[in-house]
Amino acid sequence: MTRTRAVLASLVSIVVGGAVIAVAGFVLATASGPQEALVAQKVGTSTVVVDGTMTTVDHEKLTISAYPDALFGDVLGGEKGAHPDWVAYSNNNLVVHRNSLVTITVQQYDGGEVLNNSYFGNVVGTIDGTAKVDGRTITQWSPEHVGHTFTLRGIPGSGRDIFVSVPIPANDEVDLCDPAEPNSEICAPQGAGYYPKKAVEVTFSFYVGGPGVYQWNCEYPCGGTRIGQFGNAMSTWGYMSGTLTVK
Ligand SMILES: [Cu+2]
Repeated sequence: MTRTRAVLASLVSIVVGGAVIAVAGFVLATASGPQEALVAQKVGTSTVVVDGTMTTVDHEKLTISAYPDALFGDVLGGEKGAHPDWVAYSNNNLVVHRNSLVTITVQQYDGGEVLNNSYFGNVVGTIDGTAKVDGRTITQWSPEHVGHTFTLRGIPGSGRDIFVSVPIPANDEVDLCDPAEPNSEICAPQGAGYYPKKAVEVTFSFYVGGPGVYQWNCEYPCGGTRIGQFGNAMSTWGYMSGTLTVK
């Protein structure tokens, strides 16, 4: 190879390499757009106290799930595809309607252990300060046996504050769902994942006022490595966090 050809070959490989990296970067960036909105559905009306007055408002519901990995759904086409082994909530783009009573159900398929801050074992900011776990009313859950939390907060400057935090208990059956040793009595496939058939079901309600965008995340250290187990899924938007848009 002559010197000129060698230089030319180097240049070509640099340009082609750069182009490959640019295309890969573009694909990854566009793959992480917002998930399709999960919009709460009206189920009736309810009477709640708004600014000290009993008021009849619309009542609406939505259901999300929490999983031990991100294999449950359309992973490759979705924004959780980059890390299929990370814990994840099923949805990160929740939409509800203004001036409504909102009931959220979390189907919990993931295990858990000890909260690093027992405060998040408390139910805070819901109607009556309660939640239901498999039909049983609770005001708190053992900080030793939590899998995730659903913790919703206002964005400073958004004009309205909200704070709702609910512990999502650990589902111990997840330990029996090793795809290498299938256990069809307790576990079943969902998407490319393999999870307990029976979720721990957590239900709670809260009132939302005017329009705005709020953020929620998990406060159980489920992020695997680093930053006190608050790395990976806990520090990357969309796995253990999302928005709740009041429209
Ligand atoms: Cu979590």
